[in-house]
Amino acid sequence: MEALINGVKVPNSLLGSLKETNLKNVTNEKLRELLNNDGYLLLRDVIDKNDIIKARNDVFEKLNNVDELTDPFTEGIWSGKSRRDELHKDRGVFWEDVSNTESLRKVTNGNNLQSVFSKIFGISAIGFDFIFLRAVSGGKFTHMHCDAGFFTRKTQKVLTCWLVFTDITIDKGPLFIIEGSHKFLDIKNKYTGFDVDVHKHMKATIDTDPITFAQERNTKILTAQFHPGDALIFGMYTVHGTFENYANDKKIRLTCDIRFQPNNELKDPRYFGPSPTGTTGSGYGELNSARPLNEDWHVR
Ligand SMILES: O=C(O)CCC(=O)C(=O)O
Repeated sequence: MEALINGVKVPNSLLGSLKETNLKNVTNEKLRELLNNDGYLLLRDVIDKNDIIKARNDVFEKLNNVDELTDPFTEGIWSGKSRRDELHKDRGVFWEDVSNTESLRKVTNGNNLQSVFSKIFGISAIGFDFIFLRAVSGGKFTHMHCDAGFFTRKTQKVLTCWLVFTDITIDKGPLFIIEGSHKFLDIKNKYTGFDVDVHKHMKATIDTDPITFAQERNTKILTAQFHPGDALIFGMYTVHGTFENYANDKKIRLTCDIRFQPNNELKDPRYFGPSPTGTTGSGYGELNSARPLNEDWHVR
């Protein structure tokens, strides 16, 4: 199977494997050292299988209710159709409801992940209330970027957790990380102080395509095969994106990115509280995921 981005095959010579870290075998100091050295941590089976499958099925059921999946919906097969707009007046309200699915929140904002991040930070951690659940259908991918412009308005001490709910082989558009990119000084300088909601003349997306970007820097595009319950954790200056989901079986990729920070750091009110407004202030409706599965995504 090939890795595709925007219809272009990524040469195998540029691909590398993300290193796994076993939480059981490492001290908290070692976790921090690995994160500093590599820019990411790949943790397997962080969430109990039953919990992740329950959350996945509950989300799939809501997508099935708007005819976006075929039966049996637990397979997560994209129907190519949607009645989301017909059945729900407001896309944001619909997606907020999906994002607040109880079993999903148990996983994303429950004790388990919170304790992993408390270990990493070495101090009590908290997950952002505003979460980025992504149901990704055929042809879609996330452009390469780093997360600083979204989440560092109040503190730099923020980490992203990309949590996996479905089996993600290379044809289903897994996340990739540009090896060593958290140490690229030009990236750090360019994106420090950048705020996507303030500096509207600038985009978070890095325009150079990932293949050229990796070739020019003589580095690799790292990825892995992911399974439900896996978590990929990375910092605000780690350059990443996703491959395209072109799977022949039409199974969607379901993942959720959740941000964590030490609880004693200043909190960005856009992302915390009972009804957070999100990056631009327009709530869950601003997310690509609020669009029906058969509609194209915007680029930020
Ligand atoms: O899952 C995706 O499509 C993108 C995830 C991402 O960019 C992130 O977690 O920061």
